[in-house]
Amino acid sequence: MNTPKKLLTIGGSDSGGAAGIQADLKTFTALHTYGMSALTVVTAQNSVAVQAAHFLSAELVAAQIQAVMSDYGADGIKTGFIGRADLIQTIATTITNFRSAHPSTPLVIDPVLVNHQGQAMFSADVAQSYKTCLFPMATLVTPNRREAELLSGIVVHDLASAKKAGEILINGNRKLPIHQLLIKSIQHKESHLDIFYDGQEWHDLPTPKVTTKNTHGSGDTLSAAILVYLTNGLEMKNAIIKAQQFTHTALNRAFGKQFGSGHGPLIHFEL
Ligand code: PXL
Repeated sequence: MNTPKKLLTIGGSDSGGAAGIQADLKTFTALHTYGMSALTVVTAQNSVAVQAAHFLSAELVAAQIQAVMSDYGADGIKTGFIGRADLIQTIATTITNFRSAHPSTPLVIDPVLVNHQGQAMFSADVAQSYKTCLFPMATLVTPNRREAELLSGIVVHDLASAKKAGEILINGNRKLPIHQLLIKSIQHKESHLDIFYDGQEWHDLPTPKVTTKNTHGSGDTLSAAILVYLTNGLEMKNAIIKAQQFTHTALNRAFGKQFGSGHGPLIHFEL
């Protein structure tokens, strides 16, 4: 048996186990890869609310990434909730050092700016740091509808406005472009729609809607699964479609289950 692919996620802990690092590690495991993590923030949260958050220092975040990279290495890297400009800068520098020796390592940047109720979880300088430090080095950037709004300043209410917001993000700074962009979770007619810009054109990628309140961590799961499939060598559009199928199946498994009293998790494994 070959050694499994080794993937690093850099993000926040959700004590409820639904989103953040926990969603990523479950996704990596369910898809037969080896998951590693560098924590940026520890949150106290459940299916209803984030009740407290404690950020780790930039030194400790960098030390976790360096410890992993200097020994295990990583075949792919993802970032999730970072939440502070100084942490974004440190993470960008640390990843750049690693990728200078491994330039083709896939890097998925999920710019987590809102919680699952759409409430902002960041200060103003965070959006700017993402744009200047992390987006230009990303293989793929994966905001959801609300995050695309916050990053572009365009209200996203349909497919056309989502593409307008996306184009502002892509072309907003020609010196620091976004190469490939996926805007997740646009409500469009009867389906759930993600839109993908491949560097030249848009692709509309609908999936059937699952009517469940157990959606907490669905965006994290989709981005983590894309990283797995990229690391396995799929080209980007196919990696996204496979990751949509994985997320859809995990949402379907969660349909009708009772976890907490709010938005419960997806189920990443066959029960
Ligand atoms: O689902 C986005 C997300 C990512 N990471 C952490 C979170 C959330 C949403 O609540 O708490 C730690």
